[in-house]
Amino acid sequence: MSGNRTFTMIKPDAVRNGHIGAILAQINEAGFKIIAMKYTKLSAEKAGEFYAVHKERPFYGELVEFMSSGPIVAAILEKSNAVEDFRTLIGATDPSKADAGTIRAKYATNIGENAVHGSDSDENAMIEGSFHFGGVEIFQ
Ligand code: 3AN
Repeated sequence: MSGNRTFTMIKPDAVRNGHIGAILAQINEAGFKIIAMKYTKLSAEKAGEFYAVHKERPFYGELVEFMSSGPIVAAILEKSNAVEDFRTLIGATDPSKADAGTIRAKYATNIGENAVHGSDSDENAMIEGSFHFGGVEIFQ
């Protein structure tokens, strides 16, 4: 059974380019409820920890540097079938391959600076949500 929560970050490129409001509006309009949210900045150490699964990938250093380059918005979202529906809403990792109208097609810069993160499984949604939020910061 698929779960009803996912985790997202509005990445430093989208924040820098002034897209926080438009992205949050699109998320709400797609039926996701924000149950936790913060405006924060990852240290290089924290970004490295968050993306540890990509440690062996050639873009890891670049990814960590980018994700710690400026503030982000982190949030936990609730909706039925949250993980899959949110990945549909954001579009492909490479914005040039993302469907028209998706968040990445509209707001991403390139494959590395791609505007938003979306968890890829229920398990990772839980791990990533807990990485950023304690229980008292989550409101249902
Ligand atoms: P997604 O975020 O769509 O799940 P992943 O998990 O493959 O994609 O990659 C995690 C993050 O790593 C991406 N959001 C992107 O910022 C970065 N990334 C992925 N592939 C590349 C690449 N070929 N070059 C640079 N950065 C990449």
